[in-house]
Amino acid sequence: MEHSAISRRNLVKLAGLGAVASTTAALAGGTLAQEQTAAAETPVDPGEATTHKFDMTIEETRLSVARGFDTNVWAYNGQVPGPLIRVRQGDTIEANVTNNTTGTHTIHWHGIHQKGTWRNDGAPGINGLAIDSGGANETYRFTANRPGSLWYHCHVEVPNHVGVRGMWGPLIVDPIDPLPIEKEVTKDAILMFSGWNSEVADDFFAKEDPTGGLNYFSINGKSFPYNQPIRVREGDVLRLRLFAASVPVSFHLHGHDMLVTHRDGLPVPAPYYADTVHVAMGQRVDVIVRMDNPGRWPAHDHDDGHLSNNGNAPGGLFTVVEYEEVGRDDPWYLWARKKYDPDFYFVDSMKRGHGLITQSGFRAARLEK
Ligand SMILES: [Cu+2]
Repeated sequence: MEHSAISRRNLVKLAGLGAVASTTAALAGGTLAQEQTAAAETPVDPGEATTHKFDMTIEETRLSVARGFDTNVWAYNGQVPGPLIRVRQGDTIEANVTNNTTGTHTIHWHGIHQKGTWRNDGAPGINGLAIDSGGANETYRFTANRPGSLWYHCHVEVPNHVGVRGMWGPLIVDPIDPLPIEKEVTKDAILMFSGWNSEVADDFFAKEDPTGGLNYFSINGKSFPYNQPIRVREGDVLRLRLFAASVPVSFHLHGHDMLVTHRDGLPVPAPYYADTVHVAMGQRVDVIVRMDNPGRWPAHDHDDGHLSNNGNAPGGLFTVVEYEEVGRDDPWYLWARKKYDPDFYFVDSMKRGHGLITQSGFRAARLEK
């Protein structure tokens, strides 16, 4: 596809202007871009690919989203977001999924094309069956030929299961030949945005579509201020992978412009700088930001309807980018004494290589029966 080849070359040129430090890097990028086009469109050498076999479960649990708000969730491996699945382009995934809940579920691998494996797509009644409640299991096997920020989610009664039951997690497929700007990234963060409905919190089956009454909003399952800051140092190259899992967002970062590099995991034809980025439902947008402005900076959805916890503001889809250089000792800083979890945005998990990477910090409480 010539269009794609041109697009990728333009991307490298533009990244070179704004974001790549040296001419050498930009020139080298020209060659890389052509190679990458070939890599994305031809089968990957099977000799290099590996198969990742892992077990997944779906558990009936209770998630604390905000102070005073817990909700029933169906949690992949007992956690919300679900565990990070990270592989290299061309690798094969074999996921054995056991459903320990009272509902039926699937896993849809959003962004995977399932070439020759369409029965593994996870759409019940269309290309397969749902996994029965009470301990049934199903093995999904497919090759991750399509690179980028993908995700996985249930495909049964989506407005309930994905909308307000936490049935989603990140699936990162590393491109064989990343763009030059991607190689400069020092911190790789994942932000999954979702909404919740307290009216249906205690009953999994209260409503088929509870998305009309969303009154809590969270990043990686926690509302501000119960979520976490994003800590950086001057000189960091921060990549934010923005996932609109169950609410659309207009993501705004103060004090910086963000280079929009990928949409739905694919390089955009012409990367551009923006201070506010719209992420439509289901979409993923990757931005890369040079951290060159020490301070404390809000990073938040600009949709005011998502900035409260059941009407109490501030709350919802809001966090703070904290530069280490400026410290946290202002007595008025509301996160001055915050207990810090360095993996809340998967930054540590993204340094752990490939496979299924679980996180105890996201584990939801086992539900009393
Ligand atoms: Cu489900």
